[in-house]
Amino acid sequence: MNFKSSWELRAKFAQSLSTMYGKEVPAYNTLVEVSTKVNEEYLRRHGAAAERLGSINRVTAERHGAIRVGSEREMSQVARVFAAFGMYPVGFYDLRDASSSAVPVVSTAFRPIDTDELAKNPFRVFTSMLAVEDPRFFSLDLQKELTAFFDKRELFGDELLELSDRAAADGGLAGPEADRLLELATAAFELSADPVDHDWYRRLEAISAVASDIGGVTSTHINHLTPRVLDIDALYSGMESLGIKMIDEIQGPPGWDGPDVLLRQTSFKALGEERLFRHADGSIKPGELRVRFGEVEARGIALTPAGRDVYDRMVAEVDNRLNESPGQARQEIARAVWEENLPRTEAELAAKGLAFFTFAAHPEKLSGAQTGPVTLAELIATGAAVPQPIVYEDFLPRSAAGIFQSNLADEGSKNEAERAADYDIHRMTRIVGREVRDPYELYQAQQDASVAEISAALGVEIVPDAVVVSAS
Ligand code: OOG
Ligand code: NI
Repeated sequence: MNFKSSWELRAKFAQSLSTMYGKEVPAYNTLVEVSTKVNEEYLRRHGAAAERLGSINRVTAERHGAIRVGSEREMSQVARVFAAFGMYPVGFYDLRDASSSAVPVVSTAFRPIDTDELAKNPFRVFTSMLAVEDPRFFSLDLQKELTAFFDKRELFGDELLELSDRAAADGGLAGPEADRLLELATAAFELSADPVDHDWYRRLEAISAVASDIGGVTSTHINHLTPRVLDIDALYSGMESLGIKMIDEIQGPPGWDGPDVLLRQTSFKALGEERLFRHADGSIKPGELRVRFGEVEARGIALTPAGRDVYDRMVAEVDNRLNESPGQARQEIARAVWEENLPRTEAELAAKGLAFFTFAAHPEKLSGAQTGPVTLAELIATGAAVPQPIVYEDFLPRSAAGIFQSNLADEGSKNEAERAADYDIHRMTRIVGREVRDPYELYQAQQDASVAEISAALGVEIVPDAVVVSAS
């Protein structure tokens, strides 16, 4: 009966959201067009090397979206919807203190977990939940009002949730039901035309535009959909030359001539869109909201905890230098810091245990000495193990906080005298109703499996090396 497996559903879901979003936000289509051109050009210039971090088919179809929900109940429901598409929670991001402006949310990302599922279609959705309990943002009275508001609204209907549960349990759905699931799931993330309660919206907006975007309206919506590019610097200038103003800088690592690591992102600001507002006197009048924007990203190699430590220290060093010479461009300072601290080659990143790789075995390159226990670094040095990068599939909290600024006009307010409410990955697991996976564990498991395979193929015992050192 034309059964659609979860990865097929996921690919169609990404496509259907893309069609919907393109109709609503035409600048998104421009972003996709420029991205496609940039990728074709990159492929033409670099040949097979362009596909080192994912096949061109994967990269061309690759998107991530972002949504925001209000309550624990809504978070657990959206998790059921994503499970229908083989997307599971990975990583915990606390954005409440990741920037100076008020971003009162905690987040996770729903994405495929298995390598072959990622290769088939890696669609992921960065999903944020309003941190209603945090008194730095919301007074006790407002917490009560928000809770009552979220208890009343229904983001996902019973039919969608039931179909989702079936799809998750059976690993897919038959044709007509698959179509219905896609239709309902896409509609759940469409911008609603319902009039917005003016006073309630503006009250929340005074605290944070993120709070009003989540709690000031009766539904949720995709707030951006992000294509992946192979050359984000070319994309940035391509968009600006079309007259689309991007945010001031590319978030994340700078462009440099060493290996691309983690994630580089940039966005254009939310565009003003006309919406209807219901006023206190009962009248309904048009007004404007800026809630949806465009973002694009380039993905690099996943870093190990040791590599991430180097990354975080480099980011702090860039901040320091920028404070000392405020006029300079962040990206330029960052490039210099990168050149001083990060290895220039993938082989060195692998040998130093700074990034995650799988390995290809080349038995002919085993040296005579490599018969007893041998370290990975030694095998890499002789060429008996050739590293193949594992792409970073997750997000960066600081960049995410930077991206949130795309629809913030001002700082909002945060009462630092209050104590932050506790949210962490364990609590998120309880909220979502499914284990929120640690990204490092997923990458490590993939690398370990590969090391076991080449150990068998090479006929040598591979022992952990003592050379896991920081790069500085
Ligand atoms: C999510 C922002 C985070 C990213 O790419 O880092 C994000 C949001 O604005 O809701 O999507
Ligand atoms: Ni994003």
